Amino acid sequence: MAFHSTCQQMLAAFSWTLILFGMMNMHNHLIGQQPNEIRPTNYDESAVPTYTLPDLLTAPDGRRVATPESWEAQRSYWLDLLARQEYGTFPAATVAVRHEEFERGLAFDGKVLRRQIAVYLSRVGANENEVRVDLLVYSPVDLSRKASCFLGLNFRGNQGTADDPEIRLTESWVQNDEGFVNNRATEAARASKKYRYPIERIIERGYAVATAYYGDLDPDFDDGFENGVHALFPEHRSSDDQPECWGSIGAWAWGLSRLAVVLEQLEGIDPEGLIVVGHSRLGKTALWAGANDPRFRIVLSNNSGCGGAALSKRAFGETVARINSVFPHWFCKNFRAYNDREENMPFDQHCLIAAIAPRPVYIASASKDLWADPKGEYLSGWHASRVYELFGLKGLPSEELPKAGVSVGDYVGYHLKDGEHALEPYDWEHYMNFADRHLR
Ligand code: GTR
Repeated sequence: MAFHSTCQQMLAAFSWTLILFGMMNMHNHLIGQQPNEIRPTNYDESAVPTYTLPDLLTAPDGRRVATPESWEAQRSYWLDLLARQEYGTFPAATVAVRHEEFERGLAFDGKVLRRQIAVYLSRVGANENEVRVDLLVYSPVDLSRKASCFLGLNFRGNQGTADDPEIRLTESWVQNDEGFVNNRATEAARASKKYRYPIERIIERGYAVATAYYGDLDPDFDDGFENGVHALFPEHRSSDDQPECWGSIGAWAWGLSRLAVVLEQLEGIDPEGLIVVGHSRLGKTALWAGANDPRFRIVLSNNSGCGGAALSKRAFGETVARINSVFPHWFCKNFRAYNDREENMPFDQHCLIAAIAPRPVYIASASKDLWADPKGEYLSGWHASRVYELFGLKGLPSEELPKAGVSVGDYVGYHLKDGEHALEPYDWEHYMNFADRHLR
């Protein structure tokens, strides 16, 4: 009997250990960490290593970039370096983009026009596969006046972005969560993220807003790049032999540019007023899309963190090693060379911000989002401000991180929200003020 109960106790203790271990793993996964031998996360400002950032205005041959005319070549240099060493290069082959509006109607008590457009991407001449991306566009009802338009990818399918029963449920793979069964959206997945998109307010302020599910372009898991738009370009697949080819962030960013092509053709949308926006991994994506594609007149990144606006060399919060181990499919394979070796990087994220110059860019952080390193996000904007000055434009005002709750800067804008890692109406108000200032 005693032996039996000891066995039971041991079994119970063992199960608890397994459960605890499982919970730790789950927790690590949720906060983006993995229990391996990577350096522990640093949240202590005094432990940030001393680092030197590459000078944005020194050309590869050592010459000084001193005029706006010479910036374009320097910008290409940074873009090329970021592509080959971090996000991966885009495929060279031409893609065909066709679109069909499949639904139109009034939403939000008739105050907003909804259009749903199927965008089909295929390889010109090479194969017949088409990737379908659903673009949801909300705009002012009167299409005779062209509205500037925010474009951003979403995490859970278009049906999650608004309380609007007419939105087509995504049929793409979605990570399981409330409202999703076997990685597919159900009716219960509607409006789950509507707090992220204050649609009525955006329209009230005279803008349009367009969104698509990022998983329509490339499902967010490590599949060896066999699905999504990667499948259209098998010759450009990321591998150890092609360590400079695009990862998922590259695919999402490339997709944003294809969607911009569609938006440019829509009635009631101002092709000169496209604004790219994104939160978190999609904030990284918005920056990469905006840096590459001048069709985006304004670039907005919300809590983009590591691989977004945050300087990697600070190694504060999420690091290159952690992001590459938890999300091995986001970047190109060359980026792994900098795992715990940030000092060897011949670039940093200020190069990404600068590659948007002289177009306006806005960086938003959140005070409780230390994982994304608000100070590092701010500093990349501050350093990139040197490039805006070359054009006689003002960027951020000082090297000091501003206090929470104020928006600072001119062509480089910044705010630190007092709050959590999230895209919220508060952030949108600043984004719209910034867009009012630069587009109107
Ligand atoms: C985290 C990741 C961050 C950020 C975030 C998100 O797990 O570590 O870099 O991208 O995911 O996109 O929600």
